[in-house]
Amino acid sequence: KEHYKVLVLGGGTGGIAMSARMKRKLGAENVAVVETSEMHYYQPIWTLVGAGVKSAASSGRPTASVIPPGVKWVKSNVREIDPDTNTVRTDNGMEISYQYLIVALGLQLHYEKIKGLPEIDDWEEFKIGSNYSVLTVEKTWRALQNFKEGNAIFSFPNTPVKCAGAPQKIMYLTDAYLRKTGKRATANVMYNTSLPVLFGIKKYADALWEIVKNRDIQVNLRHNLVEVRANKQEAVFENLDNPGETEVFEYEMLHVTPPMGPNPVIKGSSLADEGGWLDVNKETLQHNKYPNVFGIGDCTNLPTAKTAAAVAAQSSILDRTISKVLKNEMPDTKYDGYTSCPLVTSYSKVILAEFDYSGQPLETFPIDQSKERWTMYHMKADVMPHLYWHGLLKGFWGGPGPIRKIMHLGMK
Ligand code: FAD
Ligand code: UQ1
Repeated sequence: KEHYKVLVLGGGTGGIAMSARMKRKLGAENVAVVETSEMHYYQPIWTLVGAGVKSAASSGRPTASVIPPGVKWVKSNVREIDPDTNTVRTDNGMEISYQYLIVALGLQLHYEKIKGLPEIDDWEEFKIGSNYSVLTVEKTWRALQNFKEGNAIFSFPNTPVKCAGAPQKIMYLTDAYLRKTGKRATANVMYNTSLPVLFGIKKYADALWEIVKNRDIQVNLRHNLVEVRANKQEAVFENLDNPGETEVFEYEMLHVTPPMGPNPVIKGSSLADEGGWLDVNKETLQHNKYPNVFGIGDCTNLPTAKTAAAVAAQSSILDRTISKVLKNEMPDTKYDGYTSCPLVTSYSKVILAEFDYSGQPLETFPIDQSKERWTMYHMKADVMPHLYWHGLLKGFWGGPGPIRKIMHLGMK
C-alpha cells in the first residue's frame, strides 16, 4: 500500500496545476497524481479546431510531459474514494492512502443520453459534429466544409455544462464561414437551447442578442435535444415549457453539446452533495465534511460557471487554503467565484465575459469587454494557450486578479 502526503485525483487542468503547486510547497516525493489518460488536452482551443482554425493535434500533449518532474504518476482510473479511511482504490488494484486529498476529476459527458445519436465513425456521413470531445471535434469542421444548404442547428443541453458559451461560439463561427463561402443565403442558422436565456449574465446576453439579430440567427429558447434520426437528418427537441411536446427539425449540419453530469466516482462516495458534485466550501474550496479533502474545477459544486479560467483563480485560492491548513490555521483567502468565457463571435472577434458569484461582470481590462474586439480574439487564439501550458499548468498563473487590480488603479 502506497502513501502520499498529498494525493491528487485527475490530471486535467486543475489536477496538474495543483500538482505543480504542491510539489513547490512540499517536494515532489510527497505528491502523487492519479490519471488514466495518455494525453492531456487544452480543451478551450477545440472551439477553434471545430471551425478549422487550429489542428486537433495542437490541442494535446502527452500526460507524461505535463506531470511535474518527480511527482508520481499513477496511471490508472480512480475506482473508489473512501474518505473515512483516507484511502483511494484504482482500477489496476492499487490502494493508496493520503494525508490530504485534492479532487480534480472533472465532469462526465453523456452523449449516450441522446437517443439515436450514431456511432462517432458515422458522424461525418450524418453531418454531425461536437466540439466537446477530442474524438468528435474534427467532425464539426468536416460538417462545416460539407455544408450545402439548409438548417445548421446548434444544441445546448438541459444540464450544467462546462464553458457555457462554447455551444454558441461555434455557431457564430459557422455563420461567418458560410458567409465567407457564399452559402449563407441558403442556410438557416439556429440555436436551440434548453436555457431560458441566451447567456446567464445580462450585460453579455444583451450584446449577444444584438449579434444574433444582425446576423439573422434564429434562437429557440427552452428547446432540449432528445433524439437524432440520423438517416433522415432530423433532430428532435423537447419543449421544456411543455414537457412531452416535441418538435422535429431537419438539419444539414448538427452541432451537439452533450448532456453533462458529475463524475460517477464522486457521485458514488460520501464526498458528494445531493446532486453528485464534490461538496466544497465556496470560499475556501475545503470539503464541507472532510477537512483534509479539497476540490477544484468542474467536479465541484462551486456555484459559478465551469471554466479553465475559474480553475486558474481557484488554484491560487486552494494553494493558500492548503498552506493555512498545513500550519493548523484558518483559511483566510476567499474565492469570489471568478470565471471567464471568451465568447468567440467570428474569425477575428471575441467578447470577453468575466464575472463572479454575484453574477455581475468582473472585468480585467478598463474597457467595455461586452464589445466585440480583435485584441481579445488574439488573446484567446494565440496568448491563452501559452498562458495555459506554461503558466497555469506550472502553477504560476492563478487568474487575472492581480492584473485587474493594476489595470483599475485610480479608476475605482
Ligand atoms: P478536466 O480538465 O476535464 O480534467 C479532469 C481529468 O480527470 C481528466 O484528465 C480525466 O481523464 C480525469 N479523470 C476523470 N475520471 C477519472 C477517474 N475515475 N480516474 C482518474 N482520472 C479521471 N474554459 C475556459 O476558461 N475558457 C474557454 O474558452 C473554454 N472553452 C472550452 C471549450 C470547450 C469545447 C470545452 C470542452 C471546454 C472549454 N473550457 C473553457 C472549459 C475547460 O476546459 C474546463 O473547465 C477545465 O478543463 C476544467 O478543468 P478540470 O481539471 O476541472 O477538469
Ligand atoms: C484564463 O485565465 C484562462 O485560463 C488560463 C482561460 O482559459 C483558457 C481563459 O479563457 C481566460 C479568459 C482566462 C482569464 C485571463 C485573462 C488574462 C483575462
